[in-house]
Amino acid sequence: MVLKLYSAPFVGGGAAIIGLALAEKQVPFEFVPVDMAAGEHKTPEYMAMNPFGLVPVIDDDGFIIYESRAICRYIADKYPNQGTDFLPKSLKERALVEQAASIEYSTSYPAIYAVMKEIFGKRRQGLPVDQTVLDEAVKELSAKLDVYEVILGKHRFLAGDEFSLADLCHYAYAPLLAENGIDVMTSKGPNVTRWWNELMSRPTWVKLKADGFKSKQ
Ligand SMILES: N[C@@H](CCC(=O)N[C@@H](CS)C(=O)NCC(=O)O)C(=O)O
Repeated sequence: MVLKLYSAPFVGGGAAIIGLALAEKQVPFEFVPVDMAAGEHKTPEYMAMNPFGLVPVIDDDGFIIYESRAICRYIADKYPNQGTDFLPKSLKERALVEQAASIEYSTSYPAIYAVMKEIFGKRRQGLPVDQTVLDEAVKELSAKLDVYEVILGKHRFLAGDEFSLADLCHYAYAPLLAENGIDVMTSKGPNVTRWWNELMSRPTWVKLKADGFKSKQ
């Protein structure tokens, strides 16, 4: 049975990295839209799949898994011999990818989330953005990216010269920055800018953004 991806019907957040991981691995899947406005992610049926009542979730022939980054690792491990090898098996290469992926989850993602929270959180409440809070959050993120500038001065991608899970995880939320007028990913320095432009023009990403999630991919 074809793998099913349950999420809100837009390419963003955890669903974006799962969609991209599946595209990189050339794995067909069925997209099942979850109507979050109607609370479909809080129904008993849905919460039987993810007890936190959050999207995304995958159902791989009855095997249910949630947490987008864990799902991407599962996809990489399940299809080692097809598409892009974004999760290397050799001990040291894997350790470097996990190091960079940890940085994404523990350092840059929380900083990006703080920026997004001010923009989307306020928008959802119908309130104006607090520019001081937003500027402070962007400043925090900018400081993290100063370190990325050093790392990306040494190699093409975050964990070396190959595209990896660590780069892939950044597609969850960082693209939303520019979509909301925050150009921090392309104004930090030449290395971060080069890396980010390369990620944003990666053919699998360009196609996923252009096509969106269709019921069958
Ligand atoms: N760490 C989780 C985060 C899941 C998450 O926060 N999902 C959000 C959408 S991006 C959600 O379902 N929000 C609905 C809610 O909070 O009720 C993952 O990566 O899968």
